[in-house]
Amino acid sequence: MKFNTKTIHGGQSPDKAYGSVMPPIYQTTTYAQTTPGGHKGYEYSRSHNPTRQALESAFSSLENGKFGLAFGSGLAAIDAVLKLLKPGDEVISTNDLYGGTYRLFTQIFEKFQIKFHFIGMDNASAIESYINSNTKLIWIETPTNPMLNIIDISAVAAISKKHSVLFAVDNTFATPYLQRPLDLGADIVMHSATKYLGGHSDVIMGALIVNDQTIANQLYFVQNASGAISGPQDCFLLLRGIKTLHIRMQRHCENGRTVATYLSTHPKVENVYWPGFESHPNHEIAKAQMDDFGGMVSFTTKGNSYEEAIKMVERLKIFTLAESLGGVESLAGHPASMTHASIPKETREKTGILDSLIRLSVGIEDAEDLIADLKHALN
Ligand code: P1T
Repeated sequence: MKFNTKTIHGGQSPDKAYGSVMPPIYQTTTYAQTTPGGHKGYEYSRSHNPTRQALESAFSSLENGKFGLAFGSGLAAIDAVLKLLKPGDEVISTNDLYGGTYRLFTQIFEKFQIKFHFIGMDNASAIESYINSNTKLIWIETPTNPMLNIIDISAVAAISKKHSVLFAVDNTFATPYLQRPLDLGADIVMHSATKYLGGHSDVIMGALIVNDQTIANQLYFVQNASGAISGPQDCFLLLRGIKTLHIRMQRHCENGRTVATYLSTHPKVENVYWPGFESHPNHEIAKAQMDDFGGMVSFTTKGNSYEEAIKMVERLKIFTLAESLGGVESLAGHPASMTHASIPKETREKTGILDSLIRLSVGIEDAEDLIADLKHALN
């Protein structure tokens, strides 16, 4: 089955009871048993729920994986992966990643004696010098949030295999429409399904997808034992959102290109970060591992003024000033004071998150309106 067909039919079949085309919302906590253990495969909805299972098979189908798991948020999904580790273990991660992920790693898991190395991975070989016998996980985002750096998934996968280290890719920015990390050798794919997979800014959800039965069993154990599951109503909304992922992403990519190109010619703009530019340091890798370049664009304004950047985002009318990304509507954010405020300023600035950095989640409106909005706010 090809990708566009999978968004609509992947892992889905009409409901067995009445043939309903959309999976019913099984809004129940528990299931009747005829005798202890005598049930139809469902005992308690933290462990299994038919609506959640329908979504979990849609997740695995989109990412070419065998097993999918749905969590109450993207961070809950990351939390579940980190719970595979034990005190003394080490993690190598990118130095540019979502501020909430950084906060989870440094303020929750460091307390449990897990050590993190945050490093630049423009060149994947940089990873090897941080690997030792305690290294258990390599965690990356690509494209990264918010600098849109690109990391070579196949190259990192080769290193992780050589050293028998688990390799996880946060695929939130690319989505499986553009990039399928399991096919490139990753062990775990993670999503903030809150973003493009849901697509309508109305559900918080996380996803993990894997191929290996043992890893799947370990993650399922954490999902059930820690209990950060997603509810059936939210799973239904996600299933509905996924059905248009391919057409939404096509337009996000077109509009992303138009906006990035416009910004790159504006006299008040200093730098534009978008992997589709030939001048992007890892454009060739992006071209090889992605099918297009997505709808996320970051830029800085000349003079690097905090006040100017704030004024600019406040003047926008069609772009809404808000956290999050990946919905049909365009959003603008100021990472230094919003999504990445939990990263210390000095650490943040080393990776390029300057006071003047603005991040755009380019939606699927008419591109002319988006350009007019940016033009007005910048001028
Ligand atoms: O918000 P939640 O569903 O828990 O997902 C966390 C998360 C994980 N990974 C990436 C790459 C993310 O972008 C996020 C959430 N990001 C935002 C809310 C944001 O505005 O960047």
